[in-house]
Amino acid sequence: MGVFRDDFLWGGAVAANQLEGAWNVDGKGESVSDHCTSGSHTTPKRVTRTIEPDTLYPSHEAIDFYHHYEEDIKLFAEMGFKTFRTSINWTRIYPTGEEAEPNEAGLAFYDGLFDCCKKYGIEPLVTISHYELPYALVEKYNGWEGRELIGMFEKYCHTVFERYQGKVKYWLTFNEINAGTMPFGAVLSTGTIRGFEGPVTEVPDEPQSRFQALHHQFVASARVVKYAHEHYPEYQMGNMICFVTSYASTCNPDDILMNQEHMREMNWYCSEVMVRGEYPSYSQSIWDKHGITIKMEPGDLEELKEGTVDFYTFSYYMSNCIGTSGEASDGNLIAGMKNPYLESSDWGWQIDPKGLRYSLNEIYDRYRIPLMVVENGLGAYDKIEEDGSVQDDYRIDYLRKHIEQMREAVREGVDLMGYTPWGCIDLVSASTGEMAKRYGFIFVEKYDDGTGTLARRKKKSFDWYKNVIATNGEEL
Ligand code: BGP
Repeated sequence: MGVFRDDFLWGGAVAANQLEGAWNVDGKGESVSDHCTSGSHTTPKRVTRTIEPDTLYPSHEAIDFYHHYEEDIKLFAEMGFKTFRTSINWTRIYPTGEEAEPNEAGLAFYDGLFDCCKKYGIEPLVTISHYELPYALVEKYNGWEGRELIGMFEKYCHTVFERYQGKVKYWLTFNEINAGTMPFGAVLSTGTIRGFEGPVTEVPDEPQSRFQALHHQFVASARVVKYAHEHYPEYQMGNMICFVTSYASTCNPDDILMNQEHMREMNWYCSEVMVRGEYPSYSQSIWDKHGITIKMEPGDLEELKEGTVDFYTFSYYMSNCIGTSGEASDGNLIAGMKNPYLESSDWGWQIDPKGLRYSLNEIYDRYRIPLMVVENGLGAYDKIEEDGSVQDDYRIDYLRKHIEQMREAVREGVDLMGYTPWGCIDLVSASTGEMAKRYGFIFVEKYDDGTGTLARRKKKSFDWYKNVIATNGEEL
């Protein structure tokens, strides 16, 4: 008998705003990501309040999945995907978030997409909000700082829950909800950037807005989870955390405590609310540290209790070190310190397969609900060889080592439902807005200057992953 469950959900993950393109087609409204220009590892992308005529916005065309999804899903099916994690673009359904009626053309697009998945026996795993807040809500309410957004999100969820009944069973409310605990989350997740224009590295850091926004996201998530449980008992509702494990940079007790504080704020604060339905005991100390006060309405804390999730999902790319001294290092959403035992990707993310096993164990020890790794992968520069192939052995090596460690965690008793590596087809990077940071098993001919035929070609990792799935993770 193999280690992974027989019904293990092998697949891949993407997000609407990073691959669909068709940004203003069929009634779609503008989202925050549509207002983000392209950038790179060294030049930050910019947010613009209006769409500038001669500027490149990578989400506008992206890889045009909107018009290529049939061909792409067919390739996923060829790899043997059991599941496909994608998101619904809120602005396709409610272009400004405030319309009374949904946009039928947007709804119809996802009917087509989910039907296509079904045709190939692929179970969709749908993120309801993945870094694409309607931009109109930024300017009017300062994004999620406005409590009004809870009602708008509920309306949006009720619409998609009803429409896709029988097509979608697994739902995640907010992608990487803990982005709101970090400064960069203001752009990506909470949309608390009213009036801001400029490089994303210069967004003013306003913890009061971010943490207030997070509270509203918690209430919104709990409400729709409860609603789904009451109306659609077959639905499985999950959270989604950007899990960046950090280690103390030395065994100095000051570093240990500093890291514990960091882990609480970064990873556990949001997890506790969504899984246990309560703010953790140390919440007040986090708010005090930032000098902020969270406004809550009567009943909010009860609502959090009533809408806890059924399964826990997270992204995992890297680990960090935290301590009183050390050399700085880049990272996913947040920087940290260098770990002398690890190597880094070309973007400075420290590669740590054993950290995935450690994270799985830590999370499962706390919560004892099924887990799923819904993002993992290596962003790398790929090259098309003269014979047309892409020899991405570095990617295979990264994924192999992470799957090996997942397998160890399962052996140790973790209940792991599935694995969906990030960017199973090349797409736009969330942090930098570039195409050159590729994650896919499928190469897309689209480049940073906006050119490219959009043709798809299989990389070497395509056949490797196909065999991993066929052997249920036995042959790596
Ligand atoms: C996560 C996001 C994704 C994704 C991924 C890779 O934080 O949920 O949307 O893009 O990271 O990050 P990047 O695109 O910056 O390499």
